[in-house]
Amino acid sequence: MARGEWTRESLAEGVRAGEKRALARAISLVENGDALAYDVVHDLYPETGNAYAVGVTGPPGVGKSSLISALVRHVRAQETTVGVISVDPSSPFSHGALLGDRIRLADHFLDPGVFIRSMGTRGHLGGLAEATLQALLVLDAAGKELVFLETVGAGQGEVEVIGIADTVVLVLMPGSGDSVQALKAGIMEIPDVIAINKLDHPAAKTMLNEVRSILSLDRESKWRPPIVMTEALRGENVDELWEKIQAHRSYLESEGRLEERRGKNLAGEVFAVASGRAKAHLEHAVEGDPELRRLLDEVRRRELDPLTAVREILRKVFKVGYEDGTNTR
Ligand SMILES: Nc1nc2c(ncn2[C@@H]2O[C@H](COP(=O)(O)OP(=O)(O)O)[C@@H](O)[C@H]2O)c(=O)[nH]1
Ligand SMILES: [Mg+2]
Repeated sequence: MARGEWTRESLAEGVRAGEKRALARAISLVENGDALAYDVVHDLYPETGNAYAVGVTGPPGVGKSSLISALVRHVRAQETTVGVISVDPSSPFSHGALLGDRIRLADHFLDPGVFIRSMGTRGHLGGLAEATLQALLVLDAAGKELVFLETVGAGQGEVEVIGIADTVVLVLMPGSGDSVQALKAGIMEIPDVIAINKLDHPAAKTMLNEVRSILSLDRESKWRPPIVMTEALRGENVDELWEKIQAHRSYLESEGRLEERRGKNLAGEVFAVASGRAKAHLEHAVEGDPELRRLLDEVRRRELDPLTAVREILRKVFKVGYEDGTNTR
């Protein structure tokens, strides 16, 4: 079917059937913030909730894509159907990439049980969170049992994208000192599973001990994040990493924790996307309104204090008022 020939119905039908062309199209539309994607996800949403989402995050170059590829190989041996969404501009999954000895990503592209897609986030009012969430829902509706979400996160902020994952895997390698510091300082949330990749590196053991000692400080949580040393290219300990992910899943599935976490995650996503859109709207409004821009100038000249400017802007853009005195901040 040619580019423009998809309708809301045919695209939803194609996604349901797990057709690769329909999935590719739907995710491109998601990426572009297209209204058709919005409609299709709207229609498919009641059928979602079956895919298990594994977020894979970590600094650039640690081996996230390579590990995902190795994990895909591992779960495909058990015939689990898989989707991969990679929001990693530094090392996009592509047909030509990652042709290592053991990991032939190209094979995954030919496998009908696997759908892999690198994604950018042009034209997204709600930013990365929105695009990732919508793409996950598309793959979920397509019947993928397992979806990997790869995002770059060196310690702060960026990890928000992973907020929709059921299990979060943090990938580190010797030299990921910033992330270790971020963990230590509590800036980065403790993940569910940690992989220390490139285990051959002479400093791998040191990193393992460092991470271990940070995790030992947390005596509150019931779940103790396991640490696995891996070698993604040779596939070393990838089965063990998969076991730990499964163990976390079992932990969540007992005592209704998965449902609780998903509820929280979805609420968090709705707020994240709404905030992203509100911010974009605000920036746009201020840009296009000389009167609002003048407020900023007045703040700069110290003629108007910042909070009064905030109130004026919110009143004008969002019609949020403070007259009743309840919203004094
Ligand atoms: N020696 C070694 N190299 C690896 C390993 N895993 C990945 N790499 C290499 O590290 C580079 C970055 O890998 P990639 O998966 O793209 O990292 P990402 O940016 O975290 O997705 C590539 O050149 C990989 O071939 C590993 O376990 N050992
Ligand atoms: Mg990558």
